[in-house]
Amino acid sequence: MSNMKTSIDPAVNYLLPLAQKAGIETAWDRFEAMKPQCGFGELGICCRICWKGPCRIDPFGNGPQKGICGADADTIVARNLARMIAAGAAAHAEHGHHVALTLLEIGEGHALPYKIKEEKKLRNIAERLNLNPEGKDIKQVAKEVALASLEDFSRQKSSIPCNWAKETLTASRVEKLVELGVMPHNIHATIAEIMHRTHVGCDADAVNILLGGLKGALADYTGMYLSTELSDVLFGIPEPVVTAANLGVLKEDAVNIAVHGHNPLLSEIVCDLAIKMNEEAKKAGAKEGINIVGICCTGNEVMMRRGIPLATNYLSQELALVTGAVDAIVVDVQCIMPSLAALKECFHTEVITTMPGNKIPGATHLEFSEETALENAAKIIKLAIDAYKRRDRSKVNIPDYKETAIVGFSAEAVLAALSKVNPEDPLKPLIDNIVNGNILGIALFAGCNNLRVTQDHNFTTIAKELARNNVLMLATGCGAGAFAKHGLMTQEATEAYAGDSLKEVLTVIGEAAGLNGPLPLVLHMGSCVDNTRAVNLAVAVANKLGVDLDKLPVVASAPEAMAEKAVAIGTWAVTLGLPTHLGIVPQVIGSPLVTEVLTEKIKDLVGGYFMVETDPKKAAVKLVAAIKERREGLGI
Ligand code: XCC
Repeated sequence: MSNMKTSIDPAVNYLLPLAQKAGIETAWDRFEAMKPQCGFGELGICCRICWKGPCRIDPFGNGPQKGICGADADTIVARNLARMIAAGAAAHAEHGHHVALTLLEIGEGHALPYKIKEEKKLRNIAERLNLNPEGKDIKQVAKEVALASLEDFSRQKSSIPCNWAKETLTASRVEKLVELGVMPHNIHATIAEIMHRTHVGCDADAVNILLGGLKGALADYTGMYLSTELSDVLFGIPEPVVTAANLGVLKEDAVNIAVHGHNPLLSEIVCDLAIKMNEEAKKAGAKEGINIVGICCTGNEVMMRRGIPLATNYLSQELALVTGAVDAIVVDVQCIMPSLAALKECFHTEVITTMPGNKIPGATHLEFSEETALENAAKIIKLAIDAYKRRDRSKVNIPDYKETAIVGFSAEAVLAALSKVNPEDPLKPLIDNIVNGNILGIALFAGCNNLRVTQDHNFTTIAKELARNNVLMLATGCGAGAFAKHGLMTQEATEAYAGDSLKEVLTVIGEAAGLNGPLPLVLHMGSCVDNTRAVNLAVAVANKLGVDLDKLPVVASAPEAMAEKAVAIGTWAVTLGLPTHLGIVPQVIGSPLVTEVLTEKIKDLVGGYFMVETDPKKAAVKLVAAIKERREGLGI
């Protein structure tokens, strides 16, 4: 099982054979057992939306070309895709909704263990949302911002766009999206609308369904944007910090607690309390006290804001437990493999679920609420300390692999670094270097790991190629995890892989920002929801240049996309105007019409389009070509 085809991560390749020897099943085993995977599902032509079915279209043209109700491949594929987008949007919507509700409670003066960490940012947001914060008490501002955000979940007038979509995009983009009828007025209603129009006997027009999908993707964007910004208000704006990534961050002599999932509301408190309860862990024999590490996007959240090391990304989450050194894994929402609870049988690890809608059979459930967050966190840490006492030393195998990672590049942090070069006009050095070609363009890497490809391989291969071509790179989610684990978020990586002109620019900015060397090769922008940080920068550049987003030499890539959230993110990236690469063949190719719309026709509508390329080297060539096409369009 363990070879370079599973992963390029040395920690994974160290632990997988050990898991296999011990008879422990991982996602890689289950992937093998699942083969051959369903061809109908892969093409997107299996319809399961009513109980007359399931129906499936014969892709070779010999068997049925219509489902029992008469829906053809185009309708079925479009409906399946739109439902994936709706699910992705729902995930981010719930995240944002939760954070906005918490801000409202704080604004209303409820006693919660959170406070407004970034007053200035909150006031800026209030201004952006046209709430006239001047002279108002900060709690009042918090309340008004929370209510304006919650309005994006409750507005009934469909002619009024969501605040967080309208106020964060270029005016011309907003106009275009309104004109196309894809601008959401209400995040929840847009998700419900997709579920309705894809119900049996509703929308059968594939193109119309896809437009509904674009609207759903923009609802996703809206939920993500407010989620990131309000999280910054509560927990702090990330700033560059040096930390480490990969399973070597676990410590033999510490109580290791992994925080996993997406929502920082609990993990932030766990981190706070771990400092206070450190002595308790030491008393239990853990010489190094408590060691918090992150997995997936909760990991990215605490890594960006606190420098907490990242243990691993999505695909290798089970292997964190296979080290035998994780005493508790605390999970909140999204991207948590249910298999973690089964692994608990082989090790002493406490697997703790915390959210009412995210339970796993076999796990310990400690229900989280904002009011009891402190008590919850204390109980979790106590469980971890108790588990540490039960840890079987003979089963501990911490791989000796970790890489330094400089993370924390929020839009504010990037602007702060640029302002050291030009205090009056921080964007100028970036724009000048794009115009003169020192920076060929910008690529945003997003998305997950997927067993269909060698873990992390697509990310690192494409990044090295783009670096050589002087492309400035940003990353989020498990893509950022991949870059961190493989040492590409370091100054050394810039020295080793960046083309000459990119290296020069990164060095000038890095030196000016006091990093004593260049900026890292790939800038870590945060978790999945934080993709909007990149939009924030792109919109600022577009506004300054007086062009829309679809004119910028900016591309996106999800080389190992997997989750419904990634489908939603990719779709809004396209809708905002970006050429967007997928390294995994999307489950739509059973409909030539849908495939053509997404990869070609959509370009005429919104400027962005999907590029599918599974070979990472060829993908890099295509991304560079897309950037050059944009440069030509701008005449630079
Ligand atoms: Fe999940 Fe965000 Fe994907 Fe990773 S990248 S597998 S969605 S954790 Ni966002």
